[in-house]
Amino acid sequence: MEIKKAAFVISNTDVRKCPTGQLPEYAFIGRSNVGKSSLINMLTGQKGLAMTSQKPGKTQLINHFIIDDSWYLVDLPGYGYARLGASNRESLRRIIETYILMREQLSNLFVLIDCRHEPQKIDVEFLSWLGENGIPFSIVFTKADKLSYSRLRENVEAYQQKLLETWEELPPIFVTSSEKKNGREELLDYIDSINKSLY
Ligand SMILES: Nc1nc2c(ncn2[C@@H]2O[C@H](COP(=O)(O)OP(=O)(O)O)[C@@H](O)[C@H]2O)c(=O)[nH]1
Ligand SMILES: [Mg+2]
Repeated sequence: MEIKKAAFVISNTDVRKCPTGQLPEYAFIGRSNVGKSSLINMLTGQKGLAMTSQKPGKTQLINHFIIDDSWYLVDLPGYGYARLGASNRESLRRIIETYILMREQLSNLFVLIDCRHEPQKIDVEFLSWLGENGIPFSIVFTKADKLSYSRLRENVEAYQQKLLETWEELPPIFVTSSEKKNGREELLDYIDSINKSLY
């Protein structure tokens, strides 16, 4: 699948204000700086797209982008910002959780993980929370261009082993580089297959 058209729609903190209608959506989440905006720009082929929602004055929370008039990409904030105060972090957590639990149009959540790091507690716990709540998700390793092929394979393998300590089955796993456009076709084809299964 190729994306022909992509446009920013709305940015908000309130699930009830997200676009109405039945179009399926695919949300991206992960720690700050993991590469969410870059991945959305890479997938759509529009460099400044995910930045649009980050203009001062606009909230940076739940950002909807309409794709080819038929589905949405959604940029979510990161979880576990260390630098936010406890009450800000708590309200951010509530917004993310409410979106994930309440948004019926959410067809799949992509959880982004920097391929350079060892499994982090916060990510592993977040994945468990998704499992407990029956949320369909996939894992997307980002910044693959920052590692040699052998280190990359080692890290992805180690991550899978870690997950298999608690999961019986692994979710779909993608390895991407927004810099080199790796994983683009795989991700878009995956989204396309879900879209088609929904008709
Ligand atoms: N080398 C490399 N850098 C990346 C990649 N993806 C993101 N980055 C860089 O990582 C930083 C954070 O990316 P951004 O998309 O803003 O992360 P976000 O906070 O999750 O939205 C930026 O400096 C990006 O240029 C990638 O695939 N390869
Ligand atoms: Mg971003």
